[in-house]
Amino acid sequence: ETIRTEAGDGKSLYTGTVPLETTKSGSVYQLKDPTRGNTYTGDAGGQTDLCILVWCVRRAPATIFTDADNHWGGGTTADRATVAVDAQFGTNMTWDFYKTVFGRTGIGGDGKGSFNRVHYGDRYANAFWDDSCFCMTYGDGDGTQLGPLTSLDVAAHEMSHGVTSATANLTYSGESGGLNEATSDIMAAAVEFYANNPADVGDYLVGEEVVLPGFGKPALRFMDRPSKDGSSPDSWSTGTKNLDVHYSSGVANHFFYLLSEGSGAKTVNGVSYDSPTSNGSTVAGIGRDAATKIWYRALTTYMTSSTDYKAARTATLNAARDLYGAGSPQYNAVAAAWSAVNVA
Ligand code: ASN
Ligand code: ZN
Repeated sequence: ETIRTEAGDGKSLYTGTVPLETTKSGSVYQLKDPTRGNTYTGDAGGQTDLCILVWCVRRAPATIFTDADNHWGGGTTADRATVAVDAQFGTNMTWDFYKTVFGRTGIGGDGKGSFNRVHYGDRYANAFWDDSCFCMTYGDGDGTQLGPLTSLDVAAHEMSHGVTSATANLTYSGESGGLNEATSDIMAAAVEFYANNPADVGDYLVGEEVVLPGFGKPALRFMDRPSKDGSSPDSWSTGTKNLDVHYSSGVANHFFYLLSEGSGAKTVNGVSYDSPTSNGSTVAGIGRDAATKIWYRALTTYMTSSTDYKAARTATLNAARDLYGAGSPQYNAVAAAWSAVNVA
């Protein structure tokens, strides 16, 4: 039997109808993309892995989704394939972003595809990347605070953990852990802007699609003013290293917002922001494309497993010097944005 790449489409939960490249095997289509390293999406069937502390037995399956007519999902959770469309689309956009913007092919940079498991566990309200399987896992959410975790920014966030593992390998605790988390939030925002999907426009919010009214806030995290989540700091202090990594990330998320868009009030893609500085300065943004390139070069060239906030300042200054020159507006803006979040 011949295996061919086929152009299909899917009705997603969060991003409308999206194109999908799939595989035809015999008379059936598989949700597997030969143009992006054979990335595929499977059903975990509500099962979970068996984990004791950090050791896990991968017990939940990834039963590949199949379809008769290559039109996938139905736009609501009534169809089990709907969130599979979101997950596959998230992998596609993240793959395309890293390839187009940085020339990086795949999470590991070696052309190898990953795979997704959706419908993991019972009301599981999280998603995670796992280096050991080179795979993504998504829960359906608890239905009160969070819906299915398959939004594009969550997908890009989680897969970017794989990029960090393959590059700087920032240790997932203390300040390096905050930088690891921030890298995922920064790349998640960048992927969302890159995808430019009318149903889910680019923004500096994390998880705005997945939060439900019961969550009480319009997003999981807010890069313009991280303290809007009730837990993250807007600027660095000696206590930053003691925070959960999803909060200590706020310092770098805020740095990235200021570097991209500048301080003060601004509306981007219809979303309003108001970003403060800790030192009373006014920061002029250099645009998110330049900011993203600087962060990626810092991550892949200068950061190491033990990089802390002070070293991240140096790493991004080195990256800006390489890309734009010492004393360039971009270089000076990096210094100003770090100073504005109290990283001197
Ligand atoms: N969703 C969490 C995160 O990516 C799960 C994890 O892997 N820590 O931050
Ligand atoms: Zn994360």
